[in-house]
Amino acid sequence: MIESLLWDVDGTLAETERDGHRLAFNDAFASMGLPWAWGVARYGELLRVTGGRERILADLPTQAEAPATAAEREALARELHRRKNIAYERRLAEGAIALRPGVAELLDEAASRGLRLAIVTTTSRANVAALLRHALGAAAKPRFETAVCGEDVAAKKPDPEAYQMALQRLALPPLATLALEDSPAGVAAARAADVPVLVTRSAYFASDTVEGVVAVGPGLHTRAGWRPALAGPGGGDGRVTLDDLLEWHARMDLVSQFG
Ligand code: XBP
Ligand code: MG
Repeated sequence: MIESLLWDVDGTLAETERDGHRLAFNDAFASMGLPWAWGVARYGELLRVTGGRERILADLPTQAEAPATAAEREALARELHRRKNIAYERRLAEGAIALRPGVAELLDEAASRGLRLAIVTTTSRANVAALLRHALGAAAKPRFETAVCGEDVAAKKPDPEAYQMALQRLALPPLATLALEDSPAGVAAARAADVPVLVTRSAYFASDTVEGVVAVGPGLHTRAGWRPALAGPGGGDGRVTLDDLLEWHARMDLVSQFG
């Protein structure tokens, strides 16, 4: 039986990478007079690197204007990341980033039925707080009991540390939880911590292969297109409901592989 839902943030709660982070990185480059701009395709490649500062560092060798020494590059990445996070919050405050459809409803339903809610992300804590403040709005009623963030761990996803820390804080065994993720790195992190995981596909990971998940589908707003398939209206405005999650979780041994 599931006692707690463990929510990834970027791509799962909201399309933050598409609507926020990429554009905010470009804002940061421009604010420092750098002629760099990450397009959608390049950003998709760079998302294999988790962590915004780490992502900048990974791209610097491709940029002619990058400083020569490791120390200078580290300092530049830090400053660009600081500016990126300010630009990200500005975009949130302007209302540019909404929760993905079906998320608020499932959070409300889970909270009203007594499930414990946690965040497990390797994004910066300030970015998580800003998203909850600006995008959750009225749906903020179901408070998250704990939030494991990037600063809390030594190793970011796909390392399991963030999930292991969440289990420790909640004092729950992995099988009493279900993770909601969108990315291969997130799935790998959950699986390495033995946490059952479902995938709600996001813009940047729309067609990646996923394996060993309890379910995979196009979003929590629809019952169409999920594997295992969802039958019937489900009693929740055509969306994925908590009962669907409980059913998948109960059946997970039967559906452990997806190509
Ligand atoms: C997403 C990430 C983050 C964000 C940017 O992790 O890898 O680095 O892209 O946020 P998750 P920061 O899906 O686990 O939330 O700049 O704060 O790193
Ligand atoms: Mg994610």
